Amino acid sequence: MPGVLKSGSANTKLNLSRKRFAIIVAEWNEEITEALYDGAVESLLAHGVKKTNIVRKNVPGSYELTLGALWMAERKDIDAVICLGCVIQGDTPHFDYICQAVAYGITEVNIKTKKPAIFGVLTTLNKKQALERAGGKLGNKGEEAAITAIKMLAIKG
Ligand code: DLZ
Repeated sequence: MPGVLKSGSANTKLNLSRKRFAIIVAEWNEEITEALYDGAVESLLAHGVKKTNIVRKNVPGSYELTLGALWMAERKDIDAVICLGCVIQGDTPHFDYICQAVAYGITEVNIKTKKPAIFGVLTTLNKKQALERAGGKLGNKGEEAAITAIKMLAIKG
């Protein structure tokens, strides 16, 4: 299926054993975000990242990912930040505000800190779509977010 990364690899020669990653996990839609987290960690470990070099921080919801990411990216000992969340559309425009704010916020973190801050946020119309992208038939976007972080570090060198 086009656009679906299954058990993907960053295919990089970069030595990741000393790179440190922060993973920020939104607690809203926990069932989904925990699956994204598992996918991200599995992928980092498979690429040679040490378990002790992965820092996890929870934030209440996806809206809070921006500040969580900024705090982590500002730390000297963190090389890249992976933001994981899941926003599911409801009956009000809340969805649009959160999605726009977090997308813009995480972009700002990249620019301000010059460190990769990866947008691993599902923005779906329903829970079924989210499950499909959190280890279901469309892969695991947490895993893809981890690969993206590694690829960005490899580009930086
Ligand atoms: C309030 C809210 C709603 C309605 N939906 C979601 C959601 O689907 N996914 C998510 O991660 N967070 C949601 N939130 C919480 C907001 O992200 C945020 O935590 C609150 O608005 C407080 O700032």
